[in-house]
Amino acid sequence: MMKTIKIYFVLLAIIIAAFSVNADDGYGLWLNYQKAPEPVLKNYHQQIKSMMVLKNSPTLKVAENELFKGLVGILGRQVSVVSEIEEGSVVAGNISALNSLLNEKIKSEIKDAGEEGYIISSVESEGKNIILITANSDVGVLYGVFNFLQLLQTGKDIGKLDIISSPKVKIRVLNHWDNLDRTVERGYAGFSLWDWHRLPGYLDPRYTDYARANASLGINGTVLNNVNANPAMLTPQFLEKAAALADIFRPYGLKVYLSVKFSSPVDIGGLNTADPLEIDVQEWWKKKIEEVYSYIPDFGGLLIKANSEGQPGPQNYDRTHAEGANMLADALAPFGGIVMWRAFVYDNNVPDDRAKQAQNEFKPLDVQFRDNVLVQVKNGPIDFQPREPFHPLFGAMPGTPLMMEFQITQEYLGQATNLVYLAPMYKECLDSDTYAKGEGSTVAKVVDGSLENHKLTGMAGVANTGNDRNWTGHLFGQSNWFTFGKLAWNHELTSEEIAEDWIKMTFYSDSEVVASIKKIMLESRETTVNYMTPLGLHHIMGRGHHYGPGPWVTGGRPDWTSLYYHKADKEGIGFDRTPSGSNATGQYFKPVADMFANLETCPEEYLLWFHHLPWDYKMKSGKTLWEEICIHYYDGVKSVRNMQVAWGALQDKIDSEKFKHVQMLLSVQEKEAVWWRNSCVLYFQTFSEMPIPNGFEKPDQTLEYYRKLTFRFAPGN
Ligand code: BDP
Repeated sequence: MMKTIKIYFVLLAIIIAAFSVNADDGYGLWLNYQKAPEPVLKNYHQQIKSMMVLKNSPTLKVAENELFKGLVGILGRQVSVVSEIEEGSVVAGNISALNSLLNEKIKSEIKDAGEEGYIISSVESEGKNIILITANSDVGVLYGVFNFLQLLQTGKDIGKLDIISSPKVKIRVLNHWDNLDRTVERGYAGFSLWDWHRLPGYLDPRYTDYARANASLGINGTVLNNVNANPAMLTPQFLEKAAALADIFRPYGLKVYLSVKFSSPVDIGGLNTADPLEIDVQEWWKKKIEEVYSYIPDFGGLLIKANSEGQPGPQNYDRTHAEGANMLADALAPFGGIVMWRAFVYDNNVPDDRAKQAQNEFKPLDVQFRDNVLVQVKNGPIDFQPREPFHPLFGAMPGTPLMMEFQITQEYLGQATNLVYLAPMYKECLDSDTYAKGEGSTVAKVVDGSLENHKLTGMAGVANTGNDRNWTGHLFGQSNWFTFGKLAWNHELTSEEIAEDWIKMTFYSDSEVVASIKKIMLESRETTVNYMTPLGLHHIMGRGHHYGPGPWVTGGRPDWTSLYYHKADKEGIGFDRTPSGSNATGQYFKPVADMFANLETCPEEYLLWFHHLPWDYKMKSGKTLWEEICIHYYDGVKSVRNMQVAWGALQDKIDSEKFKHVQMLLSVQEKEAVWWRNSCVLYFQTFSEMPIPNGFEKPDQTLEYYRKLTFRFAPGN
């Protein structure tokens, strides 16, 4: 049999060079493809002899390069690229290209893989054992290739592969809160990745690396600009720049979306109104969208923040959110575009309880939205706090597809100095039972459409990327980008599984190291809740920049103060959201509403979210509420110190650059945890008038000292 064997010596040399320079500054993310350790390496050498990608598209070309790069790195040797299968070939291609190699089982199973899913299967063909990676679409093949490489990176047995995987939600997007001047709202990893000034002429190679990283996770869309949108985004000058990015992202299956300002027809269109029921306004949007598609033929659609935090919206014209969204949806529909309309609303009139506002405004609009509209809902009803109960809108709008909005950037979770692995937080929300249709109506089922049979589904993550060399500021921020992508594809994965894969792909270490890092990660979120906002406390951070504690923040708009949320006074602490208070509990379905409203059944982690209680209230532990608050704050600090010790023990076991980076940040985190603890305990003590329990170290600074700290140039503000 004739074989054409091309060995890519040049490429190999480049890859080897790339690995030896800056290998571990974090730039390579989870995609460095280091050589597999023994004994798996030996097996892989036996099982993988060559590769073949049937390519006739830019996407498959990307898949081929990736597979080659991955195999060379992981196997630590040259890899033959063949044009006919041989024993030990890894063969990738879409189903039409590979038709002759597919057995009946694959032919029937592939139907279930959908547009973007894939199959990875060990098969025998023409008497040869090969590994097939196939999909209905080219991007499915690319996802399959990345997944196959992940199996190798994480040391999995590839002897008898029989994998079929498809995404549980359709729109899996990052939301960049990036401004056109390159600052990033709530961004802590440097400036925006998008160098707007030099686009479209200069195409930073990093754009390709960004697309590749997202494709490796199955993320299929990116909203380039801030939800607090600058109308200039829709001018030809910026559309041309966005189009240049879209061209780079396209082979990776990554669609471009844009955030728009509702008043754009006035701001850049010269109209004197943005009223969605005005014909001129509708026409303006139709033309504008047509223009957008002339730049970006596969444009994904629009993300809108309207009538929230001062942003304009349909309510400025006495129209509803649905009327606003539908106008845009009508303009996008002919091109297959969608609208992601945010439910994060609170207007200039301070409501009785901000936690209730989204449901009050949106629930009555159920079934009024066009088919190509998703309502995008934050995981909790306030605002990305370290812990919130799930948003009561989930399950409450059965006629409307609701999209999840998670925050990956750690606005309220220590920004880029704290190690906080967010999977447990995302999972806590996704696994919550709304009881919308009885037991088992989880938030995940609302979001993936299975509860109400919605086909248009989505999950958005507010990105934590910037132009820092390691992309996310804190190396462990990468794990949260990774987690978001993995959960958007499959929300059934556990926090533990995701952590384990990420660690193996990032640190290439033995099982002891993996176990130790995993423990740090899995405990980190609860640790952070403890030293920031235990027992249901929320929104007590510094004003404006949100950096550090600010339980004393008062003055100005009430629902921008901390006092509004903790309501501490001599009598007690907490926000009464039961029927005797704001009755936010009444927005949940029956058993959940009662569970939260009833002190006996309300989980203690949400206690002060839903209840105002006296300082000497008896907790389940038998201790008073005051004592428990102190215990949680002190536990939080203790756990950070434990993390430091656990990390310190890894010194000789992981790359020194990564080790030092994290070690320094952990010491910053320890100081910040102490700062949070002392500030909150001293502040709340002025009301409780009770002592810090015996045996706890006394704060080494006064409350006055903490109150006076100012941070003029905190990032992300
Ligand atoms: C809050 C942020 C603010 C955002 C807003 C939003 O502090 O910067 O603009 O959310 O989601 O968390 O629109």
